[in-house]
Amino acid sequence: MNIPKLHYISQGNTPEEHLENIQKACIYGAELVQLRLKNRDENTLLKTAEKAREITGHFQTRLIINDHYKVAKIVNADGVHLGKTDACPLEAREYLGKWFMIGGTANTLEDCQILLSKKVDYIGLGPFRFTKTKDNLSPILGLESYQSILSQLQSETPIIAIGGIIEQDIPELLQTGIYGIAMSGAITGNFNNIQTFNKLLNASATFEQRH
Ligand code: TZP
Ligand code: MG
Repeated sequence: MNIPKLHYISQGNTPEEHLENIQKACIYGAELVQLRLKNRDENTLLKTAEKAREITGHFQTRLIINDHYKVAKIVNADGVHLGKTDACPLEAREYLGKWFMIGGTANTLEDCQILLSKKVDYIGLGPFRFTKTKDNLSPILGLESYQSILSQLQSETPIIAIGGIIEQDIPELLQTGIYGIAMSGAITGNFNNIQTFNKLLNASATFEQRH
């Protein structure tokens, strides 16, 4: 499965703002967008996900739905991202079939190994540093933990770094062997950054050299 290297995680005070931001991300060349709409009722999530699919479809941008694999199927998204307290990736795979992208969240080497045993398509490993974007953050990893986890994980599955990442972090993070990066704050409000981040990430051969 061909996984984009830059993942834009949507942000906004309202569902409409999420959609506006998703559209801007698409305009600036995002290859993958994750709709991360928290604490909304099912109907609002479904309607927003439908609109996000319409927008991303227009740009051929991949759409991942956070937390809710059934919504991902209903709106014909490209996949789902499952956190540690969400459904098991095996259950999601059973429901979605092999063409959907399933990602999972990890904070430790053990988390990564569990996700690999459940055959996820990518792992979001973080947080790299403190971020206000997410409540109830897991322990901060920093560069050293990425180095340690990546050196012990002999896996072909793409590892995506996440959490408080800014442009200056990208070269060092790539050196640890990560495949790509998920960003929210560094993109929202500065959508033209996507072009820079895409260039930095797609120019990197670090991951390919390792495998
Ligand atoms: N999971 C771990 S950190 C995070 C998520 C969803 C937030 C990423 O957003 P930002 O603004 O790039 O820190
Ligand atoms: Mg979740």
